[in-house]
Amino acid sequence: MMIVSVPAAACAAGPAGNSTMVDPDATAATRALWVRLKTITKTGTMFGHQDDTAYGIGWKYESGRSDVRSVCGDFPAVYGWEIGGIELGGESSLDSIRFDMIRSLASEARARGGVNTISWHPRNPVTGGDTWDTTGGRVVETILPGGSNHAMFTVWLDRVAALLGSFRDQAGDPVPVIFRPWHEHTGSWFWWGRDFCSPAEYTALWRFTVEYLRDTKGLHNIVYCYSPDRVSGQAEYLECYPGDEWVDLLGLDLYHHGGAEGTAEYRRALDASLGVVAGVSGRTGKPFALTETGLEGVTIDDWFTGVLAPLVESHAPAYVLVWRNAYERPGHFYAPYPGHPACDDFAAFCRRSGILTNSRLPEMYK
Ligand code: BMA
Repeated sequence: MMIVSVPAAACAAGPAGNSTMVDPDATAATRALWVRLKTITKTGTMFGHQDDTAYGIGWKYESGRSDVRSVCGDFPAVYGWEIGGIELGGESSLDSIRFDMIRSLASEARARGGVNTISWHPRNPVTGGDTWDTTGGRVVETILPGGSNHAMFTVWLDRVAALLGSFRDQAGDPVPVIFRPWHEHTGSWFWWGRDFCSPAEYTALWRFTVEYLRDTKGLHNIVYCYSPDRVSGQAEYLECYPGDEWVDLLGLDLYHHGGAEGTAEYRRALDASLGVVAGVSGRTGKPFALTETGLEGVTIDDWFTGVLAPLVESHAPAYVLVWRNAYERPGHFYAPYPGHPACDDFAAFCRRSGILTNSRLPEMYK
């Protein structure tokens, strides 16, 4: 490799430090979003919710509806969308949401000035089982170049690319999206998890995914986010890190388990893990976010202001996203809905000066 020395002045820290994007040809709007993810923390942390405008408790596909908005009066700033199932070429996700609906809701979120992030829980390419089927041996190895399922895997990525490249803003340009593949690999509940995939295989998978979307498919609207689950320290966070040139946004997924009795452990683990991610962010100049969190059922009435807010405010991630309010799975929700005992507390959380909902966002794309 040729080493080119760059004068120090050329590297002078801009708003995003010395870091550069994974995609040197990222669209101007995508680049602006990435820079904003870094600078937004001077204003506050964006609040996000998975599948927010697609469905909620007791409803599905009602234009303009959102459980977050019903409770706090505003949409979330960040909208998560799950595209598991796209790899099969069908019309709906594993959570039974139509991909054409995701396309229009993501475009609506962009029109509102919000931010879209995409998760992907693909099926097991060896067994055909779901994303939690960890049988089938060294599954990741089979989809890497030279592997027996590699050709099929490229077809999967063709379908991912077709969807990610299809969201349009009002001018007809592609909507920038934060793509967060191969998440929570520090756990072993997905087929790419730590017990089933070596660091070398994981980084090869990551780099192939990026190269395929960026170079083969020519997508230039992607902010690439790496999001392990809880970690014990920097070494674990970085064990499978594909490298600074392969990651735009440093993520972390970490949930509160065990109700009130689990509060101390959640505080400890989140404080420690966010500290690790913030440290990597400081060294690399990359923004960081709490890409998934929540307490299922919000069983602690002041969880948002009493537990989450202090942790978020002390670490200042670019955003915090709570998981979905499942319309089809009773009790599986992470944001209060009208009538829930945690509503007032959630509304107070959204009013905090350090928390940004959609209408409080600055321009994110210029
Ligand atoms: C999980 C649960 C599942 C869902 C999956 C992908 O955490 O919410 O019900 O299928 O995420 O969205």
